[in-house]
Amino acid sequence: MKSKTKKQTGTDGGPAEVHQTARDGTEALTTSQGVTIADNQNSLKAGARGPTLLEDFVLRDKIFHFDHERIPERVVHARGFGAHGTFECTRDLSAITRAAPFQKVGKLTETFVRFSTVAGSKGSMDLARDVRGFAVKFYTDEGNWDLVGNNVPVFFIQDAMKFPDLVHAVKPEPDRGFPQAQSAHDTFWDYISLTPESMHMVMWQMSDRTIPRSLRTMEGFGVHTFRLVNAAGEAKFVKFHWKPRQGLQSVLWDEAVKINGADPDHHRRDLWEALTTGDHPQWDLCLQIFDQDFADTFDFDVLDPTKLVPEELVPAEPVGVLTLDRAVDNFFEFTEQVAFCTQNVIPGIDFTEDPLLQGRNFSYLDTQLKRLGSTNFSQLEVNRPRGCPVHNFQQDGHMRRGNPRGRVNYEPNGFEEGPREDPLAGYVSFAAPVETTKVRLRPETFADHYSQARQFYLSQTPIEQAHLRDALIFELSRCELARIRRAMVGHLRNIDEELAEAVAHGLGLPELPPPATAARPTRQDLPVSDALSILKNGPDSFAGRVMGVMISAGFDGTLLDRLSGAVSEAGGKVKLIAPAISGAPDDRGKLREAHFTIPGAPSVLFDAVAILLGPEDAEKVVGMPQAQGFVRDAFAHGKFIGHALAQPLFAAAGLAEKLDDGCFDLGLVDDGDTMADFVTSCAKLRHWTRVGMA
Ligand code: HDE
Repeated sequence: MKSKTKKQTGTDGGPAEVHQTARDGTEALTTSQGVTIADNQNSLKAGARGPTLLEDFVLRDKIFHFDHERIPERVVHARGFGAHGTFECTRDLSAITRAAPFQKVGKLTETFVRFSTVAGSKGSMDLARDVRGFAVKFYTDEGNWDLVGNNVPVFFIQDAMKFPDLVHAVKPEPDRGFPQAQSAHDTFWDYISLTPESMHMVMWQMSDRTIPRSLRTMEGFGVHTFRLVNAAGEAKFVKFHWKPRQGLQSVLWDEAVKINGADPDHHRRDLWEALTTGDHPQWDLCLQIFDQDFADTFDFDVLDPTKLVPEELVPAEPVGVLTLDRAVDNFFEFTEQVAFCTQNVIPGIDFTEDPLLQGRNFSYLDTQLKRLGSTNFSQLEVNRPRGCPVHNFQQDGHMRRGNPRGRVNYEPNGFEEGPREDPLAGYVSFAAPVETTKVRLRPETFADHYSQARQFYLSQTPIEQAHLRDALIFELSRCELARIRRAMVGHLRNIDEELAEAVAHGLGLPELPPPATAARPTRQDLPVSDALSILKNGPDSFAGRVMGVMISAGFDGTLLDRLSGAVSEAGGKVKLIAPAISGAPDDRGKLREAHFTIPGAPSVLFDAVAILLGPEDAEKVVGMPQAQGFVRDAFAHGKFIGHALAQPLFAAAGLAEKLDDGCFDLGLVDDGDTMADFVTSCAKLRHWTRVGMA
């Protein structure tokens, strides 16, 4: 076995020498010093049964790297999933901002996006009830701009000073180390019950926003008010919104709980499959732009991150579209090592004095140093600016590459060497006037904690209100301390009396506790805002959705082909579920390969279902508890159901008499009408009347 040497690109981008074994043409395995390894299975020992020798540098090199593989996980937002994308400008904003991505219609900017849950650790499950992070890095021509947002437009607290307490409260309780990735426990609700400013966010958190169907079906928000600054130095306020072209969609809580067991990586897998099959998700970037005059007349302080600006007052205008088009090819190098920093802004984008944003601007840089271990994290592939060069005199430090060359490493210098500042092209902070007295005070204008919480609740459809109420009852039922449950109902009384009564009833409180003390009375006159509801902004097609089709031996193959054709025409996908993973033969004996087995694919994994049974092993399928559970759950979750020869299964599941107009007998007719009706109905995603809450 001879080895030869071949040139190829090294991991640092430069040429590297690698050895190839002559035997099969594959690359030779080497140590990290490039020495070819002869035996990767046995350590060097003094005799076959003797002790391992200290000189075994091959073993040492391998174990050394393995021992140090983990870096500290993020304190919050530990569990995430990233993707590459492109942002295209659809509106020229050059009159309003200098920011490079918005200077010309059609301008493309590379991006990297990381979605995340907040409370759970890296290995937690995707469908936790939790806020989702929606962080976007724009590699612009004038530097990297990070828009580090969430899928909810407001936050729990008004001042960065409170963040560590909030996070401690929601994380696993320190004495027992649980619960993981859940807010349904005493310490979280204890903290919240003592923090009236959280009530607006709590309404969002208890709504279906925090159990999205997919990362592709949720909105993103910059949360804080930022500034846009133009070339003349004039500023306007701005709020950033990402609106999914896939439409908004969430799962039911019962589905979330079951998905977590059946597929804890449901969101990751969903996005991965969309990216790798060319079904690229898109979001419109919409801006609410307003000026100081609006801010002065608005009912709330635009610097208060617990408040939003209703879109009915200031429309969110589309200015560009983000397309996620490429999965990462190494999770660690991209999703784990990406370092978002709120202070990464570019000329044309500036901060406001929002005290939460100001605190974040300190925290993120600090956190990246801890996580990535070096100030040089900005040189990593995922973090380095791609749209423009980087020239400065920064040098050395852990893992530094590409120190500036030459004699001069300072500025100004008389050698006429190296980069210089540029007062015209460079970043100039907006000259915002600043108050002069040092105080530890919350402004009076931040004091109304309940009015927008009420507005949010009243803007939901009755179905969504019911979900929100049930979520509160569930979460508070998991609190062992009755005083916390009572205190929370006291806050709800300041939001909506009927909601408070329903939750009190659900918790079995003998009487309504008094309303919480409020710094400001709740305004009753804020109008309903349709933009706040998911169901009012749902999709009008089945595109990007998945239909789970259960088949068994001898099923109608022509029917399956017609169904698959109709679903794919609607932009959806079909996944086959059979008693065995090898699949099931259709009525012409053709084997249809399955994606899942019946025990491995509960119906919660799909947006709609069909059950096409055949005569051959129908009895076996009908007797399977998982098959019965499949249809029972699909029915209970309001899914549209297509079926053929499935009556015995419905009967076994106790549904024989219950099938309604959300269930379509696809085997009955040949003219295609029922099939068309079924697939058209699926666009509505759920047959809400069945769930009894329409
Ligand atoms: Fe974060 N946040 N945060 N946050 N945040 C982090 O940075 C912090 C806040 C958000 O995918 C950390 O790299 C403070 C609001 C996202 O890598 C940390 C405060 C919003 C991500 C941190 C906030 C966010 C983070 C943890 C209050 C929505 C994940 C690891 C002053 C607008 C980014 C890290 C990613 C991550 C601090 C509040 C969004 C510790 C101190 C409000 C999406 O630096």
